[in-house]
Amino acid sequence: MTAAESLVRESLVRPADIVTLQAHILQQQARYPEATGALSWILSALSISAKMIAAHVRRARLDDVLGTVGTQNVQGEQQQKLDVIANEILLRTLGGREGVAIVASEENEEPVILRTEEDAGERKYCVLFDPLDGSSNLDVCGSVGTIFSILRKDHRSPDASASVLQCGSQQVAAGYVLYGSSTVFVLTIGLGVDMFVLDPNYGAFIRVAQGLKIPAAHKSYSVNEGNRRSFPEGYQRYLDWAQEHGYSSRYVGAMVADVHRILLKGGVFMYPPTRKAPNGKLRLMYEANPMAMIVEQAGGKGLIAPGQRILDVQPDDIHQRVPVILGSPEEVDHVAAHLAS
Ligand code: AHM
Ligand code: MG
Repeated sequence: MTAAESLVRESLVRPADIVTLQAHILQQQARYPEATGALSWILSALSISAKMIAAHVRRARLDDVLGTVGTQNVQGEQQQKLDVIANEILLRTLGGREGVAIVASEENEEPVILRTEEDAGERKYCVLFDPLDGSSNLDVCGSVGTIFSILRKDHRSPDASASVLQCGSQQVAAGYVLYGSSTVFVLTIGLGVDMFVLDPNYGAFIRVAQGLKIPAAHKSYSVNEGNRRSFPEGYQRYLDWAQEHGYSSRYVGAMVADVHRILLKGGVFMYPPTRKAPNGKLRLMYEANPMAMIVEQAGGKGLIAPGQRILDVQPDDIHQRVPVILGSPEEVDHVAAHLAS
């Protein structure tokens, strides 16, 4: 074989390795002969939403959509213009998918009911999301993200709110999109964690890692240390211990970016209770639960307190907040040991 022939042969072999998010979803669906395809359609709506939001994020200053719209969301927080745009994109793309019964967003006070009728035998889902997490980072060209959680609609529940109030352990799928130096889509459907990067030349998410495993330990913690004096004492004891043991501190201030770093490099992310926010700041249903599912699927841990998994919390409100400790199993154990002592 000539050198030219072997080059052609090599280039014929390599393309077989390219798997788009779309192809990945179909591969996964094929593993379940009873699947209706409804979940695949929802994931594809999330994929197109991610591309649209990424395009807006990239042009934010040029399109003059930075800053606030002058209104507050249900949490009493200022809405950024891009929060509203990202929310609208998700509502509209998911709205076109037959399998979505209910959507619930950080930006909407009540869940939005898209379809009430139950098609005989067809599965319906609830999709919960934080459309643009960490959006105040946008003003300084920092990383932001989208987080989503997918639950089966509970047929027995009397109303929309009640049917989405399920434990995180009931999630069918969860994921996030990080709009950083590249756009990354991280997904779990309960069979491990897979990662995709948006190729801007072709407009497709390409699979770059399968079955991600979080490092068991890494001397790094991620927390807003400015709040340290108002953390419960156990957290302060942990921080003293970590600093005595040579830990580094890394905090972007956007959960998606902080958790993504920890998923790949290890460490622990925390948003503890503070005097001002006794349950912490992060929302259970569309921030803590999906991130905890991803981290657990990658071999990590996610707790609200020693011995209490995030995924076991029974929600009583769509926007309820919980303390969050998640990351490498050994690092979460160190935090829990200090909280329990
Ligand atoms: P948001 O959903 O309103 O953007 O708030 C959530 C964000 C998280 O991404 C991040 O971890 C946290 O708020 C940062 O809060 P703080 O500035 O108090 O450290
Ligand atoms: Mg958020």
